[in-house]
Amino acid sequence: MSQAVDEIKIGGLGASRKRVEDDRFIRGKGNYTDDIVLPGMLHMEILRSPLPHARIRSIDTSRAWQIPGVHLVLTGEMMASRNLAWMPTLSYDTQAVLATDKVRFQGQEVACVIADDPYIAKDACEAIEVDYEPLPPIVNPYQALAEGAPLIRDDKENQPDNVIYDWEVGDAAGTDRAFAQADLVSKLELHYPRSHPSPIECCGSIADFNRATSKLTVYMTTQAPHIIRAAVAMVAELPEHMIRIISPDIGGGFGNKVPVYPGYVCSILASILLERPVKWIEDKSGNLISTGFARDVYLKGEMALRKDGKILAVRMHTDADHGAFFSDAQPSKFKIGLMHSAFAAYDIPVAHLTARGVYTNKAPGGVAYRCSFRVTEAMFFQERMVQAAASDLGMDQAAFRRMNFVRDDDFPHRTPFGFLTDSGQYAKCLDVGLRAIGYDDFRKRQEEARSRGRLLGLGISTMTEPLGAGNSREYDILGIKMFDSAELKVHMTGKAIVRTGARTQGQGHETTWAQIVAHELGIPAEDVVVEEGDTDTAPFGMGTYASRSTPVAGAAVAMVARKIRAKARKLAAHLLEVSEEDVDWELGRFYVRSAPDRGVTIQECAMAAYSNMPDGMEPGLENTAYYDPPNLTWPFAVYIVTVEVDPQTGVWDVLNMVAVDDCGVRINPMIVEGQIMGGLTEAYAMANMQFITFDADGNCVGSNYMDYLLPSAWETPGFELHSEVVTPCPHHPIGAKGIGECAAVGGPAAFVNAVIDALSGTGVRNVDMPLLPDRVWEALTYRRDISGAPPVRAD
Ligand code: MCN
Ligand code: CUN
Repeated sequence: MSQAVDEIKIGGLGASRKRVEDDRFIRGKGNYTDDIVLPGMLHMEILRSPLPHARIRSIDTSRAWQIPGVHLVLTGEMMASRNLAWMPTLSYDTQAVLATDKVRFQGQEVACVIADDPYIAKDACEAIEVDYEPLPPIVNPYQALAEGAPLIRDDKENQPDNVIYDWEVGDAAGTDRAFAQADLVSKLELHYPRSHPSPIECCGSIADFNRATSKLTVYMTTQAPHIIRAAVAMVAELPEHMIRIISPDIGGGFGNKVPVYPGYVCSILASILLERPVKWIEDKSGNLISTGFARDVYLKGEMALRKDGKILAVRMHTDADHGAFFSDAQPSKFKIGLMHSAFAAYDIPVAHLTARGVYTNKAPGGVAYRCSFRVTEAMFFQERMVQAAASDLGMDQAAFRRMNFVRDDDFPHRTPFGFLTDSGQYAKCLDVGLRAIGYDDFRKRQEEARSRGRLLGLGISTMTEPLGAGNSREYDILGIKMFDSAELKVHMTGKAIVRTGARTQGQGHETTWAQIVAHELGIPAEDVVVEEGDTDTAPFGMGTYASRSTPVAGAAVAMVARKIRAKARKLAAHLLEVSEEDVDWELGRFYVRSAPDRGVTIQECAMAAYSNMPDGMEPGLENTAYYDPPNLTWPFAVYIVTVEVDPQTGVWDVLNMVAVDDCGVRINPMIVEGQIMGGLTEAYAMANMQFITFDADGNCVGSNYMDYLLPSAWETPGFELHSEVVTPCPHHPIGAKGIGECAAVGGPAAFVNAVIDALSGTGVRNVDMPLLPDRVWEALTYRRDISGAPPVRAD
């Protein structure tokens, strides 16, 4: 009889183990960047531009220097003298660290003060006098592209206009041919508005340069410590081994903590100049007004259709508003990220996408907000276009999708834009969702309600997104190949530590990586401690974003555990005095094949690695694995929402929402559900209330929590989650796909589709997000589409 340990009992794969990190968080014992206090530490504050576009005539810092307690005032000119006024971005552009020639968005960093405390530093910032010559601001791409538009990036050579790129992918001629044969062409134009990840913890850093050792230690809020180390080494020309980046506990990242911000750079330079630790902690408005925003993309979409409902081709044109600097994080050769992952779930013969990026007088960003390199926009455009096409054909929304889905036996599937998707059961997920929402019954109720003047709507959204960049053949950031790593050390008593190059920000890696080790080795999860975020101790990794941790770092954890098991097998053979070939494995234990009662546990093997190894064997039980994934992982989801719209006010309420997520094998079902609920909440926020816009003068509307609305538990609807469809990832060692962003990516279209469905019969095709009551009311009352493009209307 098997003597294997019980996987669920030891917290292995599939166990809904409670998150170990929460123990310290709910006791207020987390260790965030702002909790760290170093001896002799000074404080830095940033002076930001009040204007969106202006030439700087002069900056007078003399009064600031005179304030007692001020140690240093940094300006662009001082940065320039050290060649640090500008820094490279992850998209091969340049970004101002501190403005020298011009300010290019409201909130841009103009100067920094370093003082004994943050209050003195803030007061001293106000004492700096900047003489600005205002220039006309540009707040949307169409203004930027207009004839005679002011040139935003006059700092760059060979930049005659505000266009950053004109990029295309797909088959233009083939798409044209397919359109020529269409029975019907369905068109849709819309804007995915600018929003902001807005983690509760803002960004910040503490730079600590020690002249005696030449070592620079930076504690900072970063999702990718090793990339930061490389960037500091290259930009500041410091030796990489003398740089230590520590990312302590992170109070939410959501993409906001991927980019390199001027504040980090200035705190580092200040510490080097002053030879004292310098802390910079951003305030909420600073975070909302200046750090990595998301979306802000305009779509013109067209779908060629056969009258029976078959999609023949898709044409998309996007105009992306990147703000003043092109600083998207992206896997290099794709200008608009993975926008061309659109329509991966549908079997479409041919497609063509043109994408244009422009500069405007708005904050840069674009790594986005819970989105694998602009996949959120891609899925939103896709599902809004699909809904419009089905209604144009007069076809049922669900039947239209089912008819065009990639079939279960058609994997790996080459998408019309060239991706290779791995696996999925799309129709089955849709059926589970339709049953759960009571689809047929709801359609009847909707008809009935309509006859009594009540507006009910149902919205479907499906998504498959590419999660887990690399592989290294196709994906790199600034030439650094995208793979990841894990290190596992099993101590002699069978306890272990696992370290990865990823960085958890709330996703629960401290819990789930231990579960992978438990699954591979049978060591109880509670005996495995997980550590991430310190470049001096963690193996090299590309960080956590694009839901890549499970697909890449998590895979590396499984692979390193397998290396450990392979060595443990040799130790077991030695202990059991048989040859390795005669030893078999069951969870937690090796045994003699011909005499299964004779066995040794993994813990006994661990002890032997330090106390009784065979002659000639290297002692210890430690290893590292680098994992270069063969492909991205492609999770799938169906989200269905029902709503009721109040025709008097335009207010809409969610009646029900069901989510069917297939992310392959779930390591920790409870954590996966937490990820889905969080993502759906953000999707709801995006559809309902959350956006940052700009008035005609370039003022950022949404740089505080009065204007930028986050839903609380009170507004957020309930979600019904379904986990019955599991399609293991065929190329991941434990069959897992990413989940972190799925619901935020696929969710928004479900809400919008539901509201548009409720308005059916009015001729309204689109209302741009957020679907604020006044927009919905206006659409309904005047029977017209509503654009949300800035500048905001003067009401
Ligand atoms: N997981 C699992 N089984 C799977 C897939 C994942 O149990 N099949 C678990 C993982 O082990 C991990 C969590 O779910 O604990 C998320 O895993 P994954 O999908 O690999 O995503 P990442 O860990 O790479 O997280 C990044 C992703 C991104 S890019 C954003 S943005 C986002 C998100 O996660 N930011 C978050 N979720 C967040 N959740 C919190 N609380 N805070 C953030 O800042
Ligand atoms: Cu795009 S937000 Mo997450 O990938 O860090």
